[in-house]
Amino acid sequence: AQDAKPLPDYVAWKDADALIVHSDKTLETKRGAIGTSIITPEEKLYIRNNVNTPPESIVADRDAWAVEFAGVKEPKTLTVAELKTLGLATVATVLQCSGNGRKYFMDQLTGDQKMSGTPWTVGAAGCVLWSGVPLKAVVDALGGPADGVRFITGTGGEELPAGLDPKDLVVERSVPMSNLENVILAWEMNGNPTSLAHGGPLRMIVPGYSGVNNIKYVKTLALTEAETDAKIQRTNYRMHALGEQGSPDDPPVWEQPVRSWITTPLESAAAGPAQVAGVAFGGMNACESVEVSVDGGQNWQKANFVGPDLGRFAWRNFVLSVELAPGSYTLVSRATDTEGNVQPEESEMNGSGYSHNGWRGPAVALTVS
Ligand code: MSS
Repeated sequence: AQDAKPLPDYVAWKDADALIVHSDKTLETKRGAIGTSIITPEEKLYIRNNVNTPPESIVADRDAWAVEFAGVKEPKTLTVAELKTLGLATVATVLQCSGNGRKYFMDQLTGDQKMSGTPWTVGAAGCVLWSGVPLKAVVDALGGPADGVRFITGTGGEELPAGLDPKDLVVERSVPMSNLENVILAWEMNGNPTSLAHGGPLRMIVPGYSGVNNIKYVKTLALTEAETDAKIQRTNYRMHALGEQGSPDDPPVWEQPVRSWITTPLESAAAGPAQVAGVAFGGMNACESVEVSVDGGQNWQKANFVGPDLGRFAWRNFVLSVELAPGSYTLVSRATDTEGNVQPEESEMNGSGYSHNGWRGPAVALTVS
């Protein structure tokens, strides 16, 4: 489109044709650019920043980046070089913004109902390979968890603007200690040193959890007795009713629910054979199966998985071979995870439009001629 915004400077290296620039802090992968080979290339991967990205200088000497570890028996500051000596793991995860699919909630608002936030459709998500040290190995090396800790709290390394309350701006998130076995501190993404835009020199990855919990340029990692009182945890990224503010009593946006969407064909196709393909994942659980409907959910057929299984936290590509006569079709997909959770037709409304997973919203209106 003529009025498409250019890529912001810090991600000038990205593939402009594959991205929708909502703002300098929110870039969405185009649905047709998601591809069918599991891993999302970094030049196509979406971007979401809550505050300004730190300067390039923090990735000039990646091994020198220092992380303060607290809430362990022997608190210590360790550099990336030191962390590299403690363990190595690689995990494929779905990195997905909590607000992915918010557009479908917005489409359901009536009267004077309002919802703020980026109107993401399906492209605030990708499947990414991370390499780094398991947090468990670091905690073990530091004498184990301190007594009474219940959360893993990571803090982003952004320098915050002066004169404002840091608690209102700091990107600091807490997740339950049950994730200790899963969390990795990653210096590599898809085979490259983790780019600044995606959290280099070091990123805290919480497999199965929504985007916001995956702290970029992590500078402090504390095992804590309580959740952080940073605004991004206390009142934001909470499941609250429409028209209300989030509060610490509302459930935090943590585990991602089972979800899928079709990535091809979109809009139009030639009559004859067609391959209806997409991505499906179970969040905390592996994806068990996917069904596809070409008539808007009246009749469903089981799709086949495509390509290797990259594990519990990755997405699967799926395909259904169909024969399409000229006409109009509504293509939808519906995934089931290994715990038997099935995508609902519509997600339950929530005030900030988080964790959308209804199958109706991302329907593809296809014209076959
Ligand atoms: N981190 C930090 N440090 N900062 C910021 O801002 N953001 C979040 C995460 N992390 C941040 C961080 C969000 S919110 C998201 S999604 C993610 O990140 C994204 O990623 P990428 O890489 O894609 O950009 Mo929503 O839930």
